[in-house]
Amino acid sequence: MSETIFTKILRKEIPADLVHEDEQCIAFRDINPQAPVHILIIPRKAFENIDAMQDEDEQLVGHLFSVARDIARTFHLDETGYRCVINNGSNAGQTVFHLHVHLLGGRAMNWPPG
Ligand code: DGP
Repeated sequence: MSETIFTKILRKEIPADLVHEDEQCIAFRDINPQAPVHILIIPRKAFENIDAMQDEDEQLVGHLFSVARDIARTFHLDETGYRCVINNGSNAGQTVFHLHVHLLGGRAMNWPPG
């Protein structure tokens, strides 16, 4: 896959408002927030989306959700609820083709999504 803007954020070539960093992933605030708290959790390993995920990535993808849970607690989102979203492909609205989990919270949300 070709490099994305997230590769540059991982390499710290462009700035991001980091909220978490470990050996497997980083998390930072979305540049265009759709909720009072809108954080992206991305793996250091670059692959496009869930469709490109390999069986060997199961632990890694699970880790992204563990980190989302921990960040949600840090921001007290667990008290009111929050949404974790992975957009997979163009029909889902994916614009950056480096897997990422959106963590959204701080307001009530509708279902189904648009
Ligand atoms: P998606 O549509 O699911 O591919 O989400 C991509 C998100 O990435 C979108 O909500 C905006 C965010 N984004 C794009 N470029 C940047 C950037 O340079 N910095 C940050 N912090 N977020 C970005």
